[in-house]
Amino acid sequence: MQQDPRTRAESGVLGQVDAQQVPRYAGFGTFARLPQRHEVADHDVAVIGVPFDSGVTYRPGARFGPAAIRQASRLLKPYHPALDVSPFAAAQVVDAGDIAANPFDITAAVEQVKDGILGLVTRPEQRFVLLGGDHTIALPALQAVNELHGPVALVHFDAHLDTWDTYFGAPCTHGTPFRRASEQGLIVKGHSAHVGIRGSLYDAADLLDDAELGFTVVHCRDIDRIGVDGVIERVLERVGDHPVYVSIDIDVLDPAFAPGTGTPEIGGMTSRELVAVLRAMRALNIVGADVVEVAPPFDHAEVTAVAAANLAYELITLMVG
Ligand SMILES: [Mn+2]
Repeated sequence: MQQDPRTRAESGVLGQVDAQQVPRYAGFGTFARLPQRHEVADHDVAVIGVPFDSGVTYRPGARFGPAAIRQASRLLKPYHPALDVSPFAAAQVVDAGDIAANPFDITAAVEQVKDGILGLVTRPEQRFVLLGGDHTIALPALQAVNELHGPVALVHFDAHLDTWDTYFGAPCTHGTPFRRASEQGLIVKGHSAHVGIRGSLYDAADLLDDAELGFTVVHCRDIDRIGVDGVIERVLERVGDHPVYVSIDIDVLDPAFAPGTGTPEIGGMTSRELVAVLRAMRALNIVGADVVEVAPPFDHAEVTAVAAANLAYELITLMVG
């Protein structure tokens, strides 16, 4: 078999395998059929898998998320018409493989994820997108970002707040990363937001606690009232000119758009609404991002994985365009 023919931009950036020469469904499945890290001298954006789901409180399976998202990402094409950018020519984007995270020791896993990111993202201009994995991994991601940028504004798309304290006494789970991040001074209080929140809570105090930790909430029900443009306005106003970390729990989407996840909630965003909000964040300085909680054992016809792959593509485009 011939070697995969790569597309190379005039800038010298090594892009995707050319789909006119090798069909999208053929060849090794890196994210968007991009080069691996070792195939290029340097990179601007690293796509990093984190197959870890030992922090889940309900349905497991997100450890298989990175592989499913990579498989679904074979469909991604080089040009983003809505933003008029060819992201894989505008910057060197690579698939940096997976960080091996200990499935039996969450504390060790958190360290491994932080160290793994800092091994790949060594200077502030470099960006990364994590493919989860459960939401636990957002904590070490924010710790890594803090080393390079200091505290950042967090824009968190999720059905859930993820600012609970502990589960069964455990402080690091997929329901607690943003309480820990706030306690550790990793986010800029007063400039961070949850978007898409809905569903049942434990107590009314959950929302009061969350506000004290520095967040504002754009509830999913607000979208009907203020529309996508209203959501965008609130997010942009909240962030201001701080550097931003974007965390997307795929369950922010309605289960109709993302059934393959661990804790589904009815009444969620459509994928069209979510990409509209993301694209409006173009002017922001997005320094890192994740797409988490894709649980392929509960997916159907790659619906969830395709959504996640496209959301990662949107994030990369925002970072380079
Ligand atoms: Mn969630």
